[in-house]
Amino acid sequence: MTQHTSAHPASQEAIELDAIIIGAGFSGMYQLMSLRDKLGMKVKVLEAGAGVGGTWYWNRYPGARCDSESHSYMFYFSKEMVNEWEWSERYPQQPEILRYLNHVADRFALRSDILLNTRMHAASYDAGRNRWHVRTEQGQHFIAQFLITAVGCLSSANVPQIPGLGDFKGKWYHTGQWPHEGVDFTGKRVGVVGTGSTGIQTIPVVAAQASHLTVFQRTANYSIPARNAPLTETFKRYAKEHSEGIRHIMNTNTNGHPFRMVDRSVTATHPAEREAIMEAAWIKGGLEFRAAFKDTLLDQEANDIVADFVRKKIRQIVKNPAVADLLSDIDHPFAAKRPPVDSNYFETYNRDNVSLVNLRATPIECITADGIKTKDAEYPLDIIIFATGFDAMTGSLLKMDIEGRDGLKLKTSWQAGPRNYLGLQVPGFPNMFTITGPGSPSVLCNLPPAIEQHVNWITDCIRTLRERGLERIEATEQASDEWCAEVNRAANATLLAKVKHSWYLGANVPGKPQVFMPYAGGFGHYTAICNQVAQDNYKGFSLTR
Ligand code: N01
Repeated sequence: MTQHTSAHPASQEAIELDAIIIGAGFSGMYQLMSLRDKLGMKVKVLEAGAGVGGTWYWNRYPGARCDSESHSYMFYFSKEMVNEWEWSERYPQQPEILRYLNHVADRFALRSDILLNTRMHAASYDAGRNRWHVRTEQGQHFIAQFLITAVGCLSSANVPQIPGLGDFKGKWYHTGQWPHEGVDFTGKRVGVVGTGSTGIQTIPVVAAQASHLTVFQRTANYSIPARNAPLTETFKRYAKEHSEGIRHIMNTNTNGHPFRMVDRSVTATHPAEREAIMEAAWIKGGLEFRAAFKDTLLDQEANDIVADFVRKKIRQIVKNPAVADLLSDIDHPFAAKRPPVDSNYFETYNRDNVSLVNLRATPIECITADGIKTKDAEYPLDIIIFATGFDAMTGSLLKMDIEGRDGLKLKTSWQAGPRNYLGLQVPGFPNMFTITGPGSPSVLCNLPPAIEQHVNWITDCIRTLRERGLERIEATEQASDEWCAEVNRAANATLLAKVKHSWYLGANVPGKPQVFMPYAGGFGHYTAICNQVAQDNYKGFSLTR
């Protein structure tokens, strides 16, 4: 994998550009290509990592794999690229996705405009010149009309503040900052803290290598079998021949996945029939399970039926009844937290070298030199893996010092939680766009289509400004207030907002304001709103010369 990039500019003199993009993952690379190649703009991407790939550059933990099906987890803006790229499995593993993103960088000659090992630490808006000043930790200074954040929704690692971590004699890792050289678990006693999507992916892989694995579970979780397998030649051909149809489904449905939610209700379906439907969906596997009925996330009674089906499956798989009880004692509605997809997760608890600790009954008290100490026991460990998630959606944005108009800091503007218009722009921050920002479908959606939609919208917006001789666009306060109310309304219309300990609400990070962050009104619906706003002369934005 080649990593040719332009060198850091030698001089510390400010470099003038049309746009600066922060982050070289899916979104940053497509945004670069769009502004540079479609609009002829002078653009640079600042990327903290030593390679492109964003989330997929950092998340190298064992078992890291995408829960979206491979033929949907790619760009569709280039039909040629859809035809030339070949995925090997139903769900791509991290190295394969990283290869794909490197292919994108090479295919569109993006590397020359991506500055690697370059972390932006501050950006401030100069109203007099209508320009953003962007400064990096490496001392560079860029000046650009547009600032576009492409920092990913799940990129700021959340390492819990457990007393004693510094005393631990073994090694510890967060899954989102995994060492590139890998970790050898052979003969090691390993502890995994966290049973979200990441923990559920990594636990079976680590268990197969470690001498003993102890899983520290705070909240039991549903999971649907992925049924991962190599893709057949027939399917590969089908996906290419039907790419336009697949793209249309992804862009017009609720979650950006390559299937539609079936228009039938759990409660209105005869019990025997719905059991057969759930069984078939379980056998098929994957996130499509939650699309078998339209009301699973809307109606508590419907959800209870689906949740009970999954609990029953857990109890069937896990042989030790006490462990099965702990794993199936789930305190939230099915899919109201992001439902994981697994390969042999529950089966792993049938191994002799795996044990489960219930942190609800016996919370972690501290980490000692030798391991993890809970309220009633100490677990000696050589390695601790924190699969404890992220300061999601706002974490990466707020780590940077972003100052908008009249000295307004983003941190101040978002003190009570993220507030913006369409998840795209924050009032007080002219010409700054946030790709898949809070307030957009983002994490409730298969991300590549959500990213394409945002990048296309931003690119069209900038093109329109230029065509009309306009220089500046800013979300209005009123439109932002109305949009925040719509984000809340959409969440409250589902069971998503009922879970109080979800990262969708920021509840996993101590002190973070608890506001439901993604837009739950559906991706197709959201896209239609964005298109209408553009058509109505960017209603809700103020456009000036
Ligand atoms: O993180 P999470 P994740 N002590 O926040 C526990 C995406 N993703 O990395 O639920 C003990 O979901 C926490 O417990 P609780 C996907 O969108 C995508 O797993 O807060 N435990 C929970 O069990 C996903 O939703 C793919 O009680 C602590 C776990 O750690 C998102 O990333 C693959 C703790 C964290 O779960 C995040 O998933 C993987 C503490 N102090 C992930 N703090 C794809 O397929 C936290 N926990 C693309």
